[in-house]
Amino acid sequence: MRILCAFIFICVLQSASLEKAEPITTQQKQDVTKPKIPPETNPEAAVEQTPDVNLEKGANRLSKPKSDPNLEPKSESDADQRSDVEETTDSDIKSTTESPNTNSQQNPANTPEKGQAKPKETGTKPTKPEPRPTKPEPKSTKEDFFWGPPQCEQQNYTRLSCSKVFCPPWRRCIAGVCVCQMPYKCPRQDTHACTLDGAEFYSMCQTNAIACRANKPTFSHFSRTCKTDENVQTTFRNSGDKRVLEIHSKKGKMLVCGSEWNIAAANVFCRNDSTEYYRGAERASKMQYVELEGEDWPDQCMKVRCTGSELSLAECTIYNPTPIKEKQQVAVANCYNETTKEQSMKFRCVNGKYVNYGKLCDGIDDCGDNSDEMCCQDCQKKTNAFWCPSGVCIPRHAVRDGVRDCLGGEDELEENGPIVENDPKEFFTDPLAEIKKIRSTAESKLQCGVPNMDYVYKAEDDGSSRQRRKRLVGGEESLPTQIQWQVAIQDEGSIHCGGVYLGGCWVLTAAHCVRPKPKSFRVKFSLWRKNRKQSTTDSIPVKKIIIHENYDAQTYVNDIALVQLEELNLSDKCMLDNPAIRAVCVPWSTQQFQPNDTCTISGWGRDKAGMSASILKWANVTIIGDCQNFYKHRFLPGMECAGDLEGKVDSCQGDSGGPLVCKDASGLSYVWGIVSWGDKCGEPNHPGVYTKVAHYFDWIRFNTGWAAVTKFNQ
Ligand SMILES: *[C@@H]1O[C@H](CO)[C@@H](O)[C@H](O)[C@H]1NC(C)=O
Ligand SMILES: *[C@@H]1O[C@H](CO)[C@@H](O)[C@H](O)[C@H]1NC(C)=O
Ligand SMILES: *[C@@H]1O[C@H](CO)[C@@H](O)[C@H](O)[C@H]1NC(C)=O
Ligand SMILES: *[C@@H]1O[C@H](CO)[C@@H](O)[C@H](O)[C@H]1NC(C)=O
Ligand SMILES: *[C@@H]1O[C@H](CO)[C@@H](O)[C@H](O)[C@H]1NC(C)=O
Ligand SMILES: *[C@@H]1O[C@H](CO)[C@@H](O)[C@H](O)[C@H]1NC(C)=O
Ligand SMILES: [Ca+2]
Ligand SMILES: [Ca+2]
Repeated sequence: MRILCAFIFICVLQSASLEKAEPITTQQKQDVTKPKIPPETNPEAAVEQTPDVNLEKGANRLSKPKSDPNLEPKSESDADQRSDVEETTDSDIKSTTESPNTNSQQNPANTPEKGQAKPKETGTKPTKPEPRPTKPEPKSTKEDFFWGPPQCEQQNYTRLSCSKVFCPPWRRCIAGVCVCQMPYKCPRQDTHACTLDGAEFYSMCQTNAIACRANKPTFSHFSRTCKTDENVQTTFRNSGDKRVLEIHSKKGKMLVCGSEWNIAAANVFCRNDSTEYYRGAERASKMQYVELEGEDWPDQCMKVRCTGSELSLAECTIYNPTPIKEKQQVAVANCYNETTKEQSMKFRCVNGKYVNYGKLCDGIDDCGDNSDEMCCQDCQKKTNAFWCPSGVCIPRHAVRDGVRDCLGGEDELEENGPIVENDPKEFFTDPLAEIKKIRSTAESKLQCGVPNMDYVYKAEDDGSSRQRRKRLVGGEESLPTQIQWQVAIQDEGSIHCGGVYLGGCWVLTAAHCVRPKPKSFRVKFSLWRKNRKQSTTDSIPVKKIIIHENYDAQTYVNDIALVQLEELNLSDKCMLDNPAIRAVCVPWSTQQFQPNDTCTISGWGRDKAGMSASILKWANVTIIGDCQNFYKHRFLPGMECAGDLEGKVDSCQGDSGGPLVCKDASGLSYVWGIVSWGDKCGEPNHPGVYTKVAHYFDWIRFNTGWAAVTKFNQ
């Protein structure tokens, strides 16, 4: 089936092959002035843009647009605009309704009581229901602690999975994994970080980048005088059969306070204690100070707080010593010896350690690789952990600590209370202070995802626009400078595709919108009326067009292209400063937005008469998670579906190449999708399909070569 959709409601359906994805373009047959997309790069699109040709070929059925009373026209202006033509059988829908039945037959028994759960077979079973088992034996399962879904667990996510969490500054995110950063890439700080062998560096980021590569503890302490006899060393001393922790530093010998001593910290100690304990601690044990056997125990202790990723306790947050009271608890090492452990009914961490189900989703890294916190549908309430929408539980002390931990910044929202400001004097070692500085420097360097609000609501370029603004089914006219990252791709003088500005000299659009012929194209910024420039409009020639190597015009897989703008003379910039143009952010993780999130699409539609002189429109759509159900094998990796659950707003109303933009909790806008294809405009069960930009983050970064393409996770 093939389709043409204008922004608002002009959808021309052609029945060719069900296997073929169809691009959404604004081309339509009335529009004789439009050039065709030349067949050498996109034969599919070229054919679609001239439906008459298809008619002649006889391969497709084509009906004239007509009004459809079922499509809820809301006002006079809506009526007659929508034209949906259906000619093909709806095999997809049929098979969806069939599959549940098949499943239920294939999978009859889910409960341990086999006989009970079996479906009744005629003649072989008594009609009377069997009695229920008397003891229900409630055993806790993973699911009791909000664990899941299974597809998540299968991904073996750990704290190094940067599709779900941020990498620390001494690592960088490549293809979904935090890999070691080059030490020289760490920004210079005014802290002096000493290593265990007495060397001095400009930041802990550097020492940790070195440690990351060597996988050996390296950092010792912050000081201007890196003398090895002041090194921070952790060891233990026996009290009976208990191993009591000691920290040796220039402050002398200290015990480790029992408060804040948790499994994450104990893991760090055990891993460093012996290679046999590479899976860390069995539990975070403590004992009372008065119960220590023997003489001459230190009378002060240092509080230690670890994330769990550290290679030694020296890298953790260490508080200055405090005197110990008799009843106070001190930390005891209890390392994990897997050979002694009963493993059934336990959760298997990605690193092979086993932990109790009760340790899942409590915000604390029990595993040692944080894999017990990576697939959570919620967090255990009594633990006070905080839930990030990427499915990660983080400890309460990471909330409002000034560092973004959830991908969307949910943990740093004002509604979570005031920012916790720590007194630097409290700390012996404070890695967080440095991380905070490095992160905020990096994040402030790149400006994206925030419109220039001074311009958003200014209608001065067209004074009458407010009056003429009207709501339409599934779309609303924008204000002149409202959608500041929207661009128009002009091909041989006319516009039939949108695009989105990434910053610098880069624009993102759909592969089926362009050909590798930069001279034919121009990019129009701050365009509002499709065919009339406003005072802020800028039109910029194109230097280079990069189409995804594996773009397939048959399936529309990898329907993504980068447009590089021509630099201005004697400059490395491509445009003069323009207050009405802002870049959108590029999402680096496929988990940044989730099904059911509301996002917006934008593009140039057509007016009632189908004429192209129209105003940029936008509409809300919802991300749809289970799109295989609608499009089966035509829905391929790198695609995303979005639409209105009721089918009122259809994503096929956006121009090809135009952006699907989602805003995160902190208010930053990301280009989550590029309008690619779809069929059956304006109906439920046939959502629009978008190129999922996050899937192509590494491709974008590689091709733009622009380190700062994303605000976070550089
Ligand atoms: C996850 O780990 C298990 C066990 O080591 C392995 O069998 C599986 O292939 C891994 N899955 C992925 C996606 O790497
Ligand atoms: C533990 O850390 C110390 C430095 O704190 C280091 O000298 C030692 O080699 C580490 N042990 C292991 C097993 O990595
Ligand atoms: C682990 O337990 C086994 C059996 O109890 C014991 O032989 C082994 O020495 C223990 N390993 C460590 C490192 O304590
Ligand atoms: C840049 O300079 C060249 C040659 O000097 C000139 O032809 C061209 O028009 C200039 N382009 C712009 C954008 O000023
Ligand atoms: C999305 O919303 C619908 C209805 O509001 C709800 O039934 C569904 O469970 C939600 N899906 C997800 C993944 O949250
Ligand atoms: C779009 O969605 C946002 C957020 O859900 C909502 O505030 C806004 O009113 C919606 N706008 C339209 C035109 O539907
Ligand atoms: Ca845990
Ligand atoms: Ca935080």
